[in-house]
Amino acid sequence: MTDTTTHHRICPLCEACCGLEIKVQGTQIISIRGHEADVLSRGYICPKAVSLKDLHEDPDRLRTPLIKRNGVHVPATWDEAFAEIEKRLLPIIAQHGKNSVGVTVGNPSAHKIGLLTYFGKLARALGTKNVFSASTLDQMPKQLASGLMFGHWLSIALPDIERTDLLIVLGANPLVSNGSMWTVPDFRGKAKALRARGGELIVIDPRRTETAAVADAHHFIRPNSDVFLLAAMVHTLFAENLVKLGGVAEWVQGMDELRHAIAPFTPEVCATRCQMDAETIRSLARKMANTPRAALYARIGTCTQEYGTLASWLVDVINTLTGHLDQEGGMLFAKSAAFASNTLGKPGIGKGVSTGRHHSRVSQAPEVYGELPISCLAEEIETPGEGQIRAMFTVASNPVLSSPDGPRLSQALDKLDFMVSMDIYLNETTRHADVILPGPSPLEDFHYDVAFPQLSWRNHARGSEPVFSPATGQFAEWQTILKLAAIVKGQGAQADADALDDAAFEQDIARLGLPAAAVPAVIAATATLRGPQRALDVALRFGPYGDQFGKKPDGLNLAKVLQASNDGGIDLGELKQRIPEVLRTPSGKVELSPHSLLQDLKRAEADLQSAKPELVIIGRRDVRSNNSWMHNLPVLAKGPFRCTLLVSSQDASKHGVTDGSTVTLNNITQNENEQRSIQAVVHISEDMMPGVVSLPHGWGHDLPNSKLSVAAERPGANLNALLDMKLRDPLSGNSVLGGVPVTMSLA
Ligand SMILES: Nc1nc2c(c(=O)[nH]1)N[C@H]1C(S)=C(S)[C@@H](COP(=O)(O)OP(=O)(O)OC[C@H]3O[C@@H](n4cnc5c(=O)[nH]c(N)nc54)[C@H](O)[C@@H]3O)O[C@H]1N2
Ligand SMILES: Nc1nc2c(c(=O)[nH]1)N[C@H]1C(S)=C(S)[C@@H](COP(=O)(O)OP(=O)(O)OC[C@H]3O[C@@H](n4cnc5c(=O)[nH]c(N)nc54)[C@H](O)[C@@H]3O)O[C@H]1N2
Ligand code: SF4
Ligand SMILES: [Mo]
Repeated sequence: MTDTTTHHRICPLCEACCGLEIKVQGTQIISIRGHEADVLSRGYICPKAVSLKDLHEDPDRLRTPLIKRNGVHVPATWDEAFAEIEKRLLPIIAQHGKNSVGVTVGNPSAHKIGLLTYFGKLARALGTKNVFSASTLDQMPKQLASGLMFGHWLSIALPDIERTDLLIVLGANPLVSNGSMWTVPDFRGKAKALRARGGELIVIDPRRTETAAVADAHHFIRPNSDVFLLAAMVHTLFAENLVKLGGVAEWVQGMDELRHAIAPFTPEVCATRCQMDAETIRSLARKMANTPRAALYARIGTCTQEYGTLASWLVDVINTLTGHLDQEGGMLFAKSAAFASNTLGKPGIGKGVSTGRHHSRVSQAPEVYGELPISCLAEEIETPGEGQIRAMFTVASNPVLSSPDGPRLSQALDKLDFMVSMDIYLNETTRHADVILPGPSPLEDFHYDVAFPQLSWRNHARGSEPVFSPATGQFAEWQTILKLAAIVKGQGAQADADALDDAAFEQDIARLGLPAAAVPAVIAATATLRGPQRALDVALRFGPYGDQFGKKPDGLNLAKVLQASNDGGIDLGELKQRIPEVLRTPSGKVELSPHSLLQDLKRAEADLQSAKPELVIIGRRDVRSNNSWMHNLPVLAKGPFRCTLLVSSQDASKHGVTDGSTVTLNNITQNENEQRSIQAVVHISEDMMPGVVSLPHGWGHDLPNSKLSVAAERPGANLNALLDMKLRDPLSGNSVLGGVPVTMSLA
């Protein structure tokens, strides 16, 4: 009998980054539990962690590359796959130029160090402006607003949940999502502790969510109108003389412009617009101002809407005006051990962020953080002319389900001359690919979170060694990316990944700006490491807690972090005040009134009186699901069907529908070419705000030529097949995914 071994891993499935304890016998996974000693998650896990076993064993998960031959995907060797890419891609680039290749990168890449740290090498090799990602279906407004206020895209202020006495949650459901742009495992436990110490949790959401169920109070809000609630709260703070900046006063600028710009947004006018009560709005503002330790947190419900950037900005404006920015028990910035731009360069000042360095060809949408809105992808493929996209790379990305008007995108992908997908499934998007290159199982991969320690409720450093060795011949994703980049650069499909990595590492080191004399020592000290581990060791060692390659012997390096990870990782303590050091704005100040935001506020002002549509649709998440790609895992797929349309009883009787009936939902448009509809099964729910229905996204697994046998049994409806590509927040390019008017009738 083989011995049982115990492995400690960070769960790569969502932003909570829970520490896992995985017991293994030979090649069998015996158990997956929470790692009690984990410094960040302290034993907490959700049901998805256990599905890592199903994911690892899923017969549908790809183990070899596939090449499409005569319309059918057939297994191929890695050499054949790279050769095919070289043969078909290079002529396209030669004939049509670098912008003829588009690339889209999806959510799982944020959880994979190989993809996150190497993806840029592919994008740079391609040199294309046509870079897209799931960020413009998600958090781009938050990143832009934070960037404009604090100077960097990942300088995100986080609620200090263990010390706060008031937490207002707007458009987020952390009890189910486990937190977003906020790594906060066991939100339920932390919320319970907050209330047990006399604190208050308030939720504002068009659905009485699972988070609302554990809160002290819940208020409905008309979808797509948070900007009006927030502006009215700011208005109240000024009108009632409640503004007090506290400790950050000398680092804040733009107060007068803000007061002036916000003047039209009186609670009375805004109350009608967001369907809240003016007195409720005022009392929320007063509570924020009068509670010494308070935090206002908002997430995807406030981003995936027409005023996403404005809403994200006003959240931190309120936190600042009420004296909670950079205060214990308020909103603080994490200090990550590696890779954080707000720990690099000169403390307290920087270049800030800007947008629009180039624009999309068809809609003229501005570039934001190096990318274009993913909702522009279809038109960039469809529209002839110079710069038309003729070839695509998709990297851990399923836009056919995750992006608005998936059916149109699907048709567009069919028009490409060539498409490559790096993905672990043959699914709704990758079925269009000519070549699919699979990544390893997450349990076969080294892991360290690059992004989430910058967003964590507590500072820490943890890493994970692979649980299993990858199958012979399986490329790590960073190796695949280096091979692809080499093909694009004309170095040939045969180029050796390790040699490419050595060359790439030397270039990366050069960019660090080290004294020339120090470079050989750094290269020598990391010589035994490969791929992202090598860059990680350098980042940790030069990072804020690092050993500085020996200058600070007690400091961190990769070996220390990995060793400590079996005992739960390294706790770097609670979040601490970081203003002004964290700032990277050109002024060295917190910018309360960035020009582009004040300009955009006029758009909201013009919309103050707009009438309420009769029925709008919003999304929903379920704890046993994760975006579009985990519906093939039996342990999660079993149980009640989750892709139901929640409808209030008031709307049900108005529209003549009952629990269990199938309804047709239509988008509202006069244009025949743009008519879209889906069908869904109704579940009557008193948790819905009347006038609002809710359907989760990521479903619709009934498309031909995918290989998702479990998911296909109960495919569900694709919410995004109903939504409109043209609806975007103009500043961030983020898609509008909620609050979209629809009609509903019995099917
Ligand atoms: N209507 C509506 N639409 C939404 C949302 C919403 O709330 N409402 N939410 C949006 C949000 S927040 C997001 S982040 C996006 C997500 O959008 P995407 O990132 O496009 O979608 P995912 O469902 O995360 O699918 C990721 C893809 O990665 C593949 N994959 C999984 N693991 C790996 C791996 O280890 N390696 C590789 N190479 N591939 C892997 C999966 O098979 C899948 O094809 O969806 C967005 N879409
Ligand atoms: N179980 C599970 N966990 C996940 C995911 C998943 O699919 N399943 N996805 C992961 C990803 S990629 C992300 S980005 C995060 C997202 O994490 P969260 O932001 O917490 O996501 P949601 O659960 O979609 O919560 C959004 C809330 O906004 C509400 N809402 C919708 N429209 C509006 C509006 O206009 N205004 C207001 N105020 N509220 C509105 C919705 O009712 C919903 O309750 O979750 C991550 N975690
Ligand atoms: S909450 Fe669940 S899916 Fe997210 S990291 Fe923790 S165990 Fe994994
Ligand atoms: Mo997301």
